[in-house]
Amino acid sequence: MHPALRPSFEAVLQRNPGEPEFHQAVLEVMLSLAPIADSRPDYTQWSILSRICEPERQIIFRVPWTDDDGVVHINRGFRVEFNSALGPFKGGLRFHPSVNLSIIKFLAFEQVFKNALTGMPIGGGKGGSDFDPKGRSDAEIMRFCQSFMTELYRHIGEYTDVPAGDIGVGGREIGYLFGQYKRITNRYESGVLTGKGLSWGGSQVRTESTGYGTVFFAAEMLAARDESLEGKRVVVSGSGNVATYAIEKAQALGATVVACSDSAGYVVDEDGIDLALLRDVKEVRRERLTAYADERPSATHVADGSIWDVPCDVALPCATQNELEAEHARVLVKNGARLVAEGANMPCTPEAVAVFRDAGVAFAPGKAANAGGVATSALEMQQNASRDSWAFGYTEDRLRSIMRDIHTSCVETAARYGEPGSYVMGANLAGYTKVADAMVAQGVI
Ligand code: NDP
Ligand code: 2IT
Repeated sequence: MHPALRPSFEAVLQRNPGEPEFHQAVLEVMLSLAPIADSRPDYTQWSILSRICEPERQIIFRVPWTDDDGVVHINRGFRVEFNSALGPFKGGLRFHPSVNLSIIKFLAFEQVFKNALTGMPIGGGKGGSDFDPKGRSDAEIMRFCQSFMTELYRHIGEYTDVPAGDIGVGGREIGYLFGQYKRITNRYESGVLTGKGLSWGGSQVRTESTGYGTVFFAAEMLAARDESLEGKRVVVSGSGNVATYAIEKAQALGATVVACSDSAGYVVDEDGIDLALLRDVKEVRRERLTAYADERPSATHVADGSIWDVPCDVALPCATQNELEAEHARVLVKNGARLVAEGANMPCTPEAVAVFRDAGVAFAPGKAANAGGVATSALEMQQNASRDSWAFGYTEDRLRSIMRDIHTSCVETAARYGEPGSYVMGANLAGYTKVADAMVAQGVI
């Protein structure tokens, strides 16, 4: 790290003890800032780095709810409103038992720079709860969402903070959250949440956008090397929202997706993942991938081990943070992988990223590669603000051109700062300078 930046990083460690994911996300950005450490005295004068690492507001609240047997449960709710220099706080909600303040802060911090890269007028935030939706009935999910919103509603709004989905929060949960917000406030404020259903203010392509966008980004990376996805072997981790639509678009562009996973293992399917069956198992029946393997003769389920053992040309980690470690990266490199694009947030550890860099594997960080989800959320906000709704094809074209622009911005920024080919440097520097310039302009707030 550039010595001028170290005191800010030490302060982050000292002020946020016991938050390893947050430290990791901050370190990754700071390691990219060396090229501007000496050349931007305005950033130094206005303490931009220290201010950018401190959330504008952090909300933690109790979420009590009653299960179907009448037993009362208490969960913890979070919303970290990290930075509003570019627009209202914007970012998803995650419901998963692992959720804690460190995880929400890392996600919110990443979101600030990701949202800047999209070119849309959105700040960064994230929220969620340590609630575990697995095995819960629809009625339990609804009561949890209603209780969560009964506190959250006072902190959000079309011009203030606009949540959306993330792990464990999809269309069903956004529906229950929106209904409760509408009931409490007596306002049909469509722009307060994104990821809504198509008949009540949602946008075409939002459901597909993160996975599609990740594949569009990977396709741009390949095109920069005069290659394409046609005929490539692809491995996608996860089998949720991002993974499903990454698989769909990779297949549509001519790749064969040979494996995907969930938290209980992975399936290998040399005939290519059967998307209709996968969606039925995961989205409709909400079952494990073992059910996919049971019903598909060409598929094998592996309960132990790593999906990254499956040989591929292109790896798209689309499950969760730190799911791809250095040892996995070494196996991928040994098996000939040439490109990794993060559909999830921070799925590759810093050590894994170093392995890819040293081996010459093209690597795209999540804040660039998965920005299509939040970018399409911003398109949803745009449609809500104008009380309009756009066609699927038009919206997908907008997403494709946003991903192309982010790719160009990463490539040009990396080259400008003397790190050609580094999507990590390009994404961090382009995102950071955009937010920092707005903060300088807006004064010490
Ligand atoms: P979903 O809840 O739809 O799917 C998550 C998938 O990852 C599931 O297959 C789940 O397995 C698996 N998974 C989750 N946690 C773990 C874990 N601790 N260990 C192993 N597997 C795990 O979430 P999304 O697809 O929406 O999100 C996936 C990633 O993409 C996250 O990192 C999220 O932050 C990121 N992202 C999401 C965006 C969106 O618009 N939804 C936008 C940008 C990034 P199981 O089914 O067994 O739980
Ligand atoms: O990590 C992410 O970018 C998301 N979960 C989507 C956020 C959003 O507001 O659409």
